[in-house]
Parts: sequence; structure tokens; C-alpha cells
Amino acid sequence: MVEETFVMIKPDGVKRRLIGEVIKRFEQKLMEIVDIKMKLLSREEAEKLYAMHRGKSFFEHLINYTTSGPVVLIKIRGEEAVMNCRIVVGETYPEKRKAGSIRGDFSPFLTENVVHASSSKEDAKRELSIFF
Ligand code: FUP
Repeated sequence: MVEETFVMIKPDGVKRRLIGEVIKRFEQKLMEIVDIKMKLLSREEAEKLYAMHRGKSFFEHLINYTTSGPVVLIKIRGEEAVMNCRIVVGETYPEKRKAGSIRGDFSPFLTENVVHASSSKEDAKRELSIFF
């Protein structure tokens, strides 16, 4: 089923000039960019995006990092886009990441991991509504 999801190229991805590389990987998986914009997120926006992690030990670190430079916000559409964009992104934890995924190929770090994609259909709807 064709659906929409939310992807964000994080500050380390932008700083490392990986915008083109990241977009290429979603497009080659036949995902279609529907809307895109670049923005330096406010603390409030970053806290809203990561609301499920509020109160956890890494929350402050995560918010500081997410607001440390501009990000690229993307509305993307495709066949089972939530699942397929997560496959393109790769796993959360470094030891589980496969080569061939964006995180597997470009990041050894847990927090600075180049890219975000919504992890469920509900999250996709909620996260898209924050930014689009
Ligand atoms: P993901 O959906 O793969 O981005 O992973 P999570 O929603 O679990 O985590 C959100 C972000 O917090 C991830 F990009 C990684 C970061 N994180 C930490 O910095 N420390 C942790 O202990 C867990 C996650």
C-alpha cells in the first residue's frame, strides 16, 4: 500500500554534505519526495519530535544535537514507505547496523546517525503533522 512517512537528514548529515547521498538512497528504493525544506529546529520542535524520549538519560544530549545545525525535513511517499524507509535508514544501535543501510555505511555513533525515519504509521502521521 502506498503511504507517506517522515524523513529528516540530521545536523551531522547536513554538515558532512550527505544530503544528495541520502536522498539518492530513498529515491533508488522508489520513494518519492513529496515536500522538502531545510530548517534549524527550535528546542520546542525537537522536543516535540522526540517527545517519547522525554525523561530518559539521553534526552538533553539528543535535543542539543538535533538543534546543533540545520536539518532537512522530508515528506516522502512510496510502497509501504514507513517500513521501507526504515530499511534504507538502518538500525538504531550501531552493533546491529548492516552495511548497505545509511547508518551502517555512514555512522559509527548512536546519536549522530545522519538520518531519521518514522518508526510506525502512527509516528509518521504525528511527525509529519509537526513539520508539514
Ligand atoms: P530511531 O527510531 O532508530 O531513530 O531510534 P529511537 O527513536 O529509539 O531514538 C531516537 C534517537 O535517539 C536516535 F537517533 C538515537 C538516539 N539515542 C541516543 O542518543 N541514545 C540512546 O540511548 C538511544 C537513542
